[in-house]
Amino acid sequence: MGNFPELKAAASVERHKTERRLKMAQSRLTKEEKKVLLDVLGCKYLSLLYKGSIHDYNPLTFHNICNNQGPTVVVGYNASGYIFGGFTSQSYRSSETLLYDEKAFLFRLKGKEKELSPLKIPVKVANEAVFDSSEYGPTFGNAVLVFLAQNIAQVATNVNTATYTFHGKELHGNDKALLECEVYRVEDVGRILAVPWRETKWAAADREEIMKQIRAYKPLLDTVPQIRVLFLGPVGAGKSSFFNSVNSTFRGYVSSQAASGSDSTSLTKQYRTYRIKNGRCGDPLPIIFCDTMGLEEKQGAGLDIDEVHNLLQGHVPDQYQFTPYAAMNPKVQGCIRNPTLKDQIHCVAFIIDGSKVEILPEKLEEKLKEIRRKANNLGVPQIVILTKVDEICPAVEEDMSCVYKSKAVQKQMRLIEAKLGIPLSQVVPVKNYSSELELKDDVDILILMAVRQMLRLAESYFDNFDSVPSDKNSRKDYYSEY
Ligand SMILES: Nc1nc2c(ncn2[C@@H]2O[C@H](COP(=O)(O)OP(=O)(O)OP(=O)(O)O)[C@@H](O)[C@H]2O)c(=O)[nH]1
Ligand SMILES: [Mg+2]
Repeated sequence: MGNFPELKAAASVERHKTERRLKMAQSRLTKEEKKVLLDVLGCKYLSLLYKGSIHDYNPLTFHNICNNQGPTVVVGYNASGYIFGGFTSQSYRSSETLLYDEKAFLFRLKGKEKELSPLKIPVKVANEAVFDSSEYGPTFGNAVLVFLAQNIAQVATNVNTATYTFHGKELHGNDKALLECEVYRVEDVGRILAVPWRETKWAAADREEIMKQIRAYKPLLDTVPQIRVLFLGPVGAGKSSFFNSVNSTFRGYVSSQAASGSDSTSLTKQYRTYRIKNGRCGDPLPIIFCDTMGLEEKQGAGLDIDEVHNLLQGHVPDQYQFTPYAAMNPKVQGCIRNPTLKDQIHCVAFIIDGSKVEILPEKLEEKLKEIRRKANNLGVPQIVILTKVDEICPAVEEDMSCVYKSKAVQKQMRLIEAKLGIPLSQVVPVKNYSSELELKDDVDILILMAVRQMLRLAESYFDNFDSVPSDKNSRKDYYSEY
């Protein structure tokens, strides 16, 4: 790229965009502040739509992003330590009118002094609750509280009205300049269904039973002693953490063999094929996990889509150093030129961050679909492991056994089903071990159910090979030419 400044500039713009998107996904609210806000709102689920520091403090941009989103909450942060804002149950539509909303309210989450408790200021004149105009940012009352006033990071307040009764000092300490302004969609999906939509047993004995089933599993073909599952998914989705979690569950304590963490590009740079032992010194389990570099939205970054073919066919050796945007050269040392069925991939696991399904970039979605087409052509079954379910729903974060009662989790599972065209029966939610020091039965059970589902899918794949087990059982492949 050295001699092509235009390419360099384009790459830098793309990098900048990705960084912006990554930043976009991060709320400025701390976990505790979010909990308080959820309480003030009546325990709803929040989905970040707009962030002034990323999208610019511009009313038009705000309306482009936030119109027709249903109930929203705007949150402003100032240098005096105040976090404050307003909620409306109405959709913004740039209708240039005052909106009726008896549920609207202003609030202060936090003030300068730590002891300042949350404050809720309900609307008093419901037919003047919100002014919905393309020329203004989020505006409560007839300009009672205006965000993005004069197209900059500030609010304007007019306290001399009956619509909302408050003093500027108590709401924002009379500090009108904003450090940040965020708008969240408020979803009524934080609630929990009375009956789970997928039957699951959560007792320690059930955990033991699934572990027993996995240990006892024997692939149908003698030539294939272990099922190979390939992990593919966006950067930071939890691919390496999923391996660590399964490994931990079988070891009996939380371990982290595969490096995991957060960065703007993939932390995993090497292809790793991990075997799992039953206990610290036990026999290997009948499954091998193949961990890859993360996929990135832009062309020419992250795992190359052509590399997927090499991976599926079993050409890529363990510890192969991935080159972003380039597939393995068949002449590379260690390349497995004539892989047999045991070397090939028997199941693809798409590892997807459950808390980011809604903001999955279109180009990344396209890449995932292309990989699905490649896997389908080879008849390789696929599963979606939806990670970070603890970040989707506060109720699930507290109690993992609520996962199939959580409407928020169900919604994200349906969304990924629709986006990737994978049947819901092949979408399983998990929470990886990320901050815990000790194992938990309910976390283990979800992880084990995901592994068992992979084995079942791979089994269905072997049904295609109805001939006598033989080393000739391998897929047609262009590499054998080499
Ligand atoms: N809360 C929560 N955090 C998770 C979960 N899974 C992974 N993480 C965190 O997400 C971050 C990324 O996880 P990794 O396992 O490194 O993700 P990866 O897909 O291997 O990422 P790359 O190798 O960089 O492509 C880490 O900080 C993990 O601790 C989960 O289920 N819940
Ligand atoms: Mg990784």
